[in-house]
Amino acid sequence: MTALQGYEGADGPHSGAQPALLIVDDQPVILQALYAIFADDYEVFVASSGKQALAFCEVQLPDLILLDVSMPGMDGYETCQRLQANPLTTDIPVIFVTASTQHDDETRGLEAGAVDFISKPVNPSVVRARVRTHIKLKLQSDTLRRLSLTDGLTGVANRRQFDEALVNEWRRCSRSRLPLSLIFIDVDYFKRYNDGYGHQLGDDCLKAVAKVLKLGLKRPADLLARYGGEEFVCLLPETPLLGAQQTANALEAAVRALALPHAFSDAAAVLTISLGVTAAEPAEGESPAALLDAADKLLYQAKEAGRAQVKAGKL
Ligand code: GH3
Ligand code: MG
Ligand code: MG
Repeated sequence: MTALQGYEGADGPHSGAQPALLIVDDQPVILQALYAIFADDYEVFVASSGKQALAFCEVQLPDLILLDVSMPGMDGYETCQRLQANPLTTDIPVIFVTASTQHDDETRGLEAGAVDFISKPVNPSVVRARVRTHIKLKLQSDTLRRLSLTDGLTGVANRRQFDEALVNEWRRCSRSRLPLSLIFIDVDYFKRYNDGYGHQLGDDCLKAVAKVLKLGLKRPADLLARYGGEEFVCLLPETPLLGAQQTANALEAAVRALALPHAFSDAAAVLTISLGVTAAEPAEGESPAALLDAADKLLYQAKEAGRAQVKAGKL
């Protein structure tokens, strides 16, 4: 589906910097009126049925939906309930637009999960103000969620996001009977680095390491997280041990190639990492804790064997 369907003479899609608004109504004249109200401030998309709206959300998630209540086929209530039932779309605020002035209808809409109600005929300044408020709240909650899942120093996923992803990927891979690999990473002699170069350079070093590790992960589903302190972890869904081992070797080489001087390391003249790699074929009902445990033990073996290297093994 394209933006602004059927509206010739419109600006065309905006850059993406503006919040995205989806307007759903079966009457073209209403779509046109609402489009005109919002075109300057938002990236506006339109759909002429509930079905089309749901299909649009499969492709792009709007920041807010203005939803007509009475439409042929799937009405606004049902559309809203379906959006609420889908984890991907459940956080999108929905404002109902309705000609009805019945309190019952308003209650029903709020129960279906709408955040607000606007009556037809629409008053431009009222609808503009309400949409502005709800979009502001939505963007604030997006920001909070993002912050709660991101490591402040390095910008990569934090422990919380990793824990969630591990459970989800374990479940997903057990359903699809695909392997799940995990790489545990620890910076070598990092205490000495801090003591020798100072905490500020230590922080800079962690940022540089995170960046190069992130660049080393090739698939969109791969996740790099800061596990804590100078420890990182990579989750590689649908990846067997051999593939994960290759990735781990590449990560080890990439950090070494950063060539950050480390005069206090016994492992090399530059900063290095040690890695433990393991893979499992997840089974429903089993916990992913054993995977973490195994990778941690292999990491310990890599440390014992002299650091700056990869140790791999099956769960
Ligand atoms: P090993 O090779 O056995 O891993 O030795 P290590 O010194 O790296 O390990 P150890 O666990 O003894 O020390 C980790 C150090 O990492 C301790 C702490 O000073 C440092 N560290 C942890 N988090 C941070 C951080 O956010 N910033 C900085 N600069 N240093 C950190
Ligand atoms: Mg450590
Ligand atoms: Mg360390």
